[in-house]
Amino acid sequence: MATKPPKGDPVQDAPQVAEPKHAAAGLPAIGHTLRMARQQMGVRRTALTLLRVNQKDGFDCPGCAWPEPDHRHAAEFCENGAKAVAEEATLRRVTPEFFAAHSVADLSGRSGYWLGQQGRLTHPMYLPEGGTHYEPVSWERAFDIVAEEIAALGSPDEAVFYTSGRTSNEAAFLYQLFARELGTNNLPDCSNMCHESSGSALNETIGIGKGSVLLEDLYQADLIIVAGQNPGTNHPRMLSALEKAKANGAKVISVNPLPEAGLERFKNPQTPQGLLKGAALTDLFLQIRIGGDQALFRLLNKLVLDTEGAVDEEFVRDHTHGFEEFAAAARAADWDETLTATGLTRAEIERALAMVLASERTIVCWAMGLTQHKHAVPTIREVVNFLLLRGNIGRPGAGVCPVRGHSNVQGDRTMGIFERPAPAFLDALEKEFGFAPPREHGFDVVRAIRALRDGEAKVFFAMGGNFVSASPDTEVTEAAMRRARLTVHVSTKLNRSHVVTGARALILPTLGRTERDVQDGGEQFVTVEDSMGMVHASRGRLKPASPQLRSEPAIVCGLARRVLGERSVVPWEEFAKDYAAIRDRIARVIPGFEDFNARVARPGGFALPHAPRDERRFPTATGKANFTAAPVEYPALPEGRLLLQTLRSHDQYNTTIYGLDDRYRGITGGRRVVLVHPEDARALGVAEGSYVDLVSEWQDGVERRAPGFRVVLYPTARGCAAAYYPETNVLVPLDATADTSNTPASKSVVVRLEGHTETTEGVWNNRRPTERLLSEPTADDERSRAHG
Ligand SMILES: Nc1nc2c(c(=O)[nH]1)N[C@H]1C(S)=C(S)[C@@H](COP(=O)(O)OP(=O)(O)OC[C@H]3O[C@@H](n4cnc5c(=O)[nH]c(N)nc54)[C@H](O)[C@@H]3O)O[C@H]1N2
Ligand SMILES: Nc1nc2c(c(=O)[nH]1)N[C@H]1C(S)=C(S)[C@@H](COP(=O)(O)OP(=O)(O)OC[C@H]3O[C@@H](n4cnc5c(=O)[nH]c(N)nc54)[C@H](O)[C@@H]3O)O[C@H]1N2
Ligand SMILES: [Mo]
Repeated sequence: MATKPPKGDPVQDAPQVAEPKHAAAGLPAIGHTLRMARQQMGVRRTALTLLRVNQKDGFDCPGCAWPEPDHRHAAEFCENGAKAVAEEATLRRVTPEFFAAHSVADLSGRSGYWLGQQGRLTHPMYLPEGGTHYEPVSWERAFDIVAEEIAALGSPDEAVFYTSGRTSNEAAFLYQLFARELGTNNLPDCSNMCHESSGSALNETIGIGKGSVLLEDLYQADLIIVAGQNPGTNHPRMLSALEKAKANGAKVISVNPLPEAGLERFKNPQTPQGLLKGAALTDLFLQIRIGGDQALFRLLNKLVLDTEGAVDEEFVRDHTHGFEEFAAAARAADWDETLTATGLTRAEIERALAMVLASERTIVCWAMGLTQHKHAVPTIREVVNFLLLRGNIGRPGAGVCPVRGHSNVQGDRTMGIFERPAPAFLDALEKEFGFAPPREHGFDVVRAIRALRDGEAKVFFAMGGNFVSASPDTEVTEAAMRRARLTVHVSTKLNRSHVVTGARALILPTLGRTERDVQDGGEQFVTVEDSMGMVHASRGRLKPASPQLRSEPAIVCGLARRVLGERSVVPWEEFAKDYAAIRDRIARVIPGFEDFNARVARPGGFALPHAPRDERRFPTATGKANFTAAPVEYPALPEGRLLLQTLRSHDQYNTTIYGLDDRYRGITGGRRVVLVHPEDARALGVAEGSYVDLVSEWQDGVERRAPGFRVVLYPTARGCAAAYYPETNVLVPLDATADTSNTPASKSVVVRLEGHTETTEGVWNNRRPTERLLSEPTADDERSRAHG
């Protein structure tokens, strides 16, 4: 980890700082989108491609998992969706000549941004043991290499099959089928690092690990609480939904340590009024301390319990379990402790309570700000308690809304990408295909890294993603990967996981969402499931980036035939020819997909069943919705330290860096910044524009260091800091995970700032005074005023 960009990398990381914005989208967003798209695709392709995003006969945006509204705009895209598309539809290419010119050692010294900017992978490539350069390889030889290494394993459980969340339903179903016929449940996925905490909490409390609201519910809600989510950047189309909800009379509370521009004001680029003026979205901003959410919801629950007539007694009696125990715990909630945990004022919480009590229909939306903490699961359970108390699940305009990340991450789970599959799912597979799938649980992401580190896993296969950059504890993870016998990546673009390899390595280039997929059975489409359980078709139209590319389903079929050979009972050839044959099997194995091929042919697709939403039925162990009563936790912050959250800038898609700007937060030209409250900076003796090392402190005593971050004074909650992922993943200890879900606690890392002597060129020229920032009243000032 270097302060400056790696040697030979022309990317200069020299952040400049200006005032944060107070509104999202609008005209600058459109200009920015078109500029980025044109750089990657040229003018004609930009126009052709962007018009097809999320249209009923087009492809599903490879950006986020936010659902499509029924009445689509001619351009149902958003700035960041367009960037995701441009990144995939780019005209730049990474060819065998590129790999001949750049050794793996050279490439491993480049930044992730530079690697991604080189373009689309065009050929299967092979790095032999002891080799210095990737070489072109035939698909058949590549499959032979995987088969050789798998045959050499002591057990199929020494292989790991990772999935990122862009993989289609069809490819995901085949992939898990292959792993299970081989004999392992080692199917970790990006969800383990993402919404696993939501799945764990929701499964236990409402009986299904998915959100219970549809878009129409948002439009009908009285109150929408958005906690731990930055939709202006990560789910921009959600802002249109919030705008519509507000036009219908809804109120919005946003709970966040940062005042995120998208939540303050939204200038809808699809409407002329929106472009000019925009709509204020947030009615109440609760600037919470990192990790304070469980305490906040616990106290709100106490206050609701204490209010005459506020509890939906009938719902609680008929549909829930565990109320008494929960109520006893909630009644014990303490004001002072809550104010400490949340950093909020009494007045702020009372205002929130008034809005909660005034609402007949309440929805809570959340994302990584709630899921990536040690106590993430009890936090989300407390959100469920909050909704259950007033009967806000299973009726219009109300419910739980975990907002998913990757465009098909939810669908991949539905298809069986899960290291701990339900017995009923395995029974159905067994019945349909006639082999006995393994029953023992497999590795999730963190356990897979430990297994690789300890030599217990030797083959790592990834269906998409960028495992080494996305995972925590970068140094540990990279060392673990290097111990593998073989690492294989099915990818569209070059990334760091291709250059931190096992003894042998393969890159298998694949079609993206935007591209035409023609198989022996004719032109194919695939299906995806959005964040609200809607399943629909996605059909690419562009000419593939190279004639060598294979689709993900074709790759799995080719691999399975070669690895499993005669012993396979699955008709892989038939599946590769015509994806309708895969959908017929999905229809027979997975509940809710009956008549799949016919139903998905309908424009807009169909909704999967959701028992709590559809019939107020809760398929839990008790047969009811479960109240829970965990002790309240919040992160402890030792003297002189900050709680660091690792988050996304506006110009990145996870580990794919589109550019070096974070427009809404006023940061341009660099990513190595740490956002610190002015008062904290003063107390810690660090100046705006100075450079510090971030050093994380954890119970294992190991010192993890990310050097050379520019201090940016920012109106974050007191005691809290923020810096971008994946540069800061080196600070997140592998074993610092959420209880129950085992999700890395990437949003609450205790750090100290150490002076950094080296400075990056250009920085001093860009220094600007931050007096305005300092003089603007922060929530904290108001707080001190409120306290008198
Ligand atoms: N353009 C773009 N779109 C994306 C992605 C992308 O990288 N780029 N990634 C996709 C993926 S995989 C995902 S999972 C989603 C991620 O979507 P988000 O969850 O919105 O992503 P983050 O940037 O991690 O932002 C976390 C938010 O939670 C807040 N937060 C942090 N800690 C706390 C806390 O303790 N309490 C509360 N209440 N808030 C907190 C942060 O200030 C921030 O606003 O977006 C998806 N969409
Ligand atoms: N510190 C910290 N760490 C985090 C997070 C955080 O907030 N903080 N967030 C976590 C979250 S929420 C997530 S979801 C993970 C993300 O983890 P991943 O999903 O593993 O990472 P991505 O960066 O989304 O993967 C990008 C790569 O996917 C490949 N790709 C893109 N499209 C396709 C496709 O259609 N098919 C195939 N086969 N490959 C494709 C490209 O080669 C690209 O380089 O990171 C997690 N890590
Ligand atoms: Mo995610």
